Amino acid sequence: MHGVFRQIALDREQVALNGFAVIPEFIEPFACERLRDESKRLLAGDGLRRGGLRGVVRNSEVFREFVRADPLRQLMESLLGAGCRVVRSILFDKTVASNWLVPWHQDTTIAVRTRHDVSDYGPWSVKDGVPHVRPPSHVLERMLTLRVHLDDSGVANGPLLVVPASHTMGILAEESIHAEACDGRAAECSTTAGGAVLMRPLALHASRRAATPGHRRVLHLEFAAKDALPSPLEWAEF
Ligand SMILES: O=C(O)CCC(=O)C(=O)O
Repeated sequence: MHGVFRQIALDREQVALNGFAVIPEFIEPFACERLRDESKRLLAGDGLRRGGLRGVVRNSEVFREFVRADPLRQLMESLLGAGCRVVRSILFDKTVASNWLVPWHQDTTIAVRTRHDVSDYGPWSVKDGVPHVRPPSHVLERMLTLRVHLDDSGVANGPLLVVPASHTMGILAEESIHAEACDGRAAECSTTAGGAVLMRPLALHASRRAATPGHRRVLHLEFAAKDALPSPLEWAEF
């Protein structure tokens, strides 16, 4: 995929201070179309009804080629250090058939290959057959999510909402997350197709149902710093 990335205008200070940043026009229109076509192929059938698919980088040569591209690697390494990599990938869509919402939360679990009982890691769960665990916050603080938008995402189709600066509070107890307070401080991450959003996993985020559902495809890529995970734990998708 040559010439995929546009001039990457990332406000690093925003990421550090607010825990997220919108990168408008992240990739070229032809690249967006290619990723969108691949998403259509992968989401056909069951994936469309479920509103998302896990492990898509592992299952798609097109996505693999995209995440291996030098400009993307350089961007993520400038934020997470050399040797960082994609450790979980999900393809989301919000459609008429699957018009979902997500309440306010932080992303506090990681997907690993095999369960090993390591102190400070837990509770454990299984999603789509893959073991998931809540790691200590220092692991999540060495991670960043890049969401590449393959359709326009704005007020009408349930965009990502983030509470600025909420990533600095560590892992919050569920009962301390108050929806009304979050709603009052929410920033809306609207972007056109081909734009991207970078977000710290511990930033409080949510999304509402689409008022006018169509498609809202997002390639969600979680990156982790090299050696963020102690042995014998291994990332599920690496
Ligand atoms: O795509 C969205 O609207 C929300 C996704 C989300 O909450 C998550 O990835 O944890």
